[in-house]
Amino acid sequence: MKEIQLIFLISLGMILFSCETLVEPTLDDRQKDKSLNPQQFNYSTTKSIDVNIRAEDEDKEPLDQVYFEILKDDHLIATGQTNEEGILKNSISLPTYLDQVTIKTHYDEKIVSISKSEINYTYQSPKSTLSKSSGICCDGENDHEDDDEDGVPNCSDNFPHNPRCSNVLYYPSADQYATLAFEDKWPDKGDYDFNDLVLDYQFEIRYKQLLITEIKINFKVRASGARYNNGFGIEFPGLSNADIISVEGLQLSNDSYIELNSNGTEANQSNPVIIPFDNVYTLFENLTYVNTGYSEGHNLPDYEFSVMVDTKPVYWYEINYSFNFSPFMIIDGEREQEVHLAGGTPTDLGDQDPFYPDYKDENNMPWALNFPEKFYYPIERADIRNAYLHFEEWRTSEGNQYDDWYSNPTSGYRDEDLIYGL
Ligand SMILES: [Ca+2]
Ligand SMILES: [Ca+2]
Ligand SMILES: [Ca+2]
Repeated sequence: MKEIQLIFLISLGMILFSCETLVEPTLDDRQKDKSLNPQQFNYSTTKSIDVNIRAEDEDKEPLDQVYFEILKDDHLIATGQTNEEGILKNSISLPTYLDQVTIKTHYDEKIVSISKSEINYTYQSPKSTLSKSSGICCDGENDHEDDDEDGVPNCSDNFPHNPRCSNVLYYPSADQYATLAFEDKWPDKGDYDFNDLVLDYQFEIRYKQLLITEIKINFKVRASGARYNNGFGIEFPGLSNADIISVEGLQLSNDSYIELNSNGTEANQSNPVIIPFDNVYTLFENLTYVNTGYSEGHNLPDYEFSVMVDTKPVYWYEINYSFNFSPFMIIDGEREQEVHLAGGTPTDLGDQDPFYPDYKDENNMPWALNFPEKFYYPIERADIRNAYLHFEEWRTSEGNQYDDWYSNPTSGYRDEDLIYGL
């Protein structure tokens, strides 16, 4: 208990030290009503969907190696081929507000509704265009050419010169980024502007026959609306350290407090953890209050980089990637001071007895939010509840109302004067 008090006092000291001009937020009276503070709600903006596709001919015989693409609107999410039973199974993560996807083959495309967290689709190919024996994936004489000899013909191989992979899954999509937004005054609430650390990310998961072999993560660090020197890590609870061959592209400072294993994962962790950066100052010219519109702050370009994780072939459903990756911020170089998404748990190197064990305060408010698309965060010192006018209804309805609160640009959804970049 003394330890907790000490940490609290140290944190309080850091808060006082770090934000002398900070105006304490006034809590809306409604938040004090327990009925409006759902215990179970973890602020998820996404839902996981199981995809079940079957390909058959006109006699309902299964067709293997039929190539499919899954898209949301025009944005590619995943590719894959049917197996010998004519089945393609997949697992994807979509915005909660989305209720349909587009499924494409080389020959056609169809809009398919999401029902009960599943997409079920049977594709029947006309005999005139496809046959099991003729290389069904595409037209022409070169259907069977397979340059990298991975068993997948070039025309259906997203990586025709890389035998380790043939298909890809993007999150949130091939041409979009997702956003993570953090408050760093843990365990105090702070000003609730969710811009103390903002970064966009995009997963490109490469696989072959549901075995993942390469994970590329593209990052754009957008804002550091803070005085703290924060870092960022990702835990992969679905993988084991032995699954990771190498990690390339980490942006660690010269005198980093992070200790690495020889494969590039963080040492002394039972689940694989990568630390894409340990020290946001080094990404932003050692400046503070970057890109949040603060009068004493600075405007700099986004800091872009990529991390490449090579893995031994890992069965898809063991990693279940986007539903089982756990991002966290490290506050001000204090390795044990981790801030996770609501409902998250500390890594082995985080404080094992955090002040708020599920990273939600007494009103069930979080310190971190995760968005399946680019999120325009509040300007410095603007409470997210004042910038986004339906955040509170979304929260108190446990996500049932206004699940597009962060993305809908229509009138009444947001106060653009309080949002950076609009
Ligand atoms: Ca191939
Ligand atoms: Ca290949
Ligand atoms: Ca801030």
